[in-house]
Amino acid sequence: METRFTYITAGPDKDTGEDGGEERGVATKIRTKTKKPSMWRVLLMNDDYTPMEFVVSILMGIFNKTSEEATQIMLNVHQSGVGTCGVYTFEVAETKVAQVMDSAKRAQHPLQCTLEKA
Ligand code: TYC
Repeated sequence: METRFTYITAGPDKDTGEDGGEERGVATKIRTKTKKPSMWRVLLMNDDYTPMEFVVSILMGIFNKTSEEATQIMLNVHQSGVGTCGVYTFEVAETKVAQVMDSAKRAQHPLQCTLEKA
């Protein structure tokens, strides 16, 4: 089901000259169509140094995975080189990538995380 929002935008009033030429808004137009936000895939890259437990803790703490899901994703990345942590709107995806990169940097692990359009 697609959610639609209604925007009411301000249109100009007739300029009577009484307010010194300032345009004042009157709600006149109603727009019903909005575009669905594009979705972004957050990817985790494999490397030879980041401990498996650290990757699992990232997947649980940042991507809200269960211990079983996190282990499965981590092993998939470990074996195939790259894997999906989740698909989100741009701002959420961007925030999660930044959180992963920050945690990895603080722990001095070379773990890499990126996003791509889904
Ligand atoms: N390959 C790492 C190791 O053997 C584990 C690992 C898994 C690292 C997933 C990064 O995204 C990653 N310790």
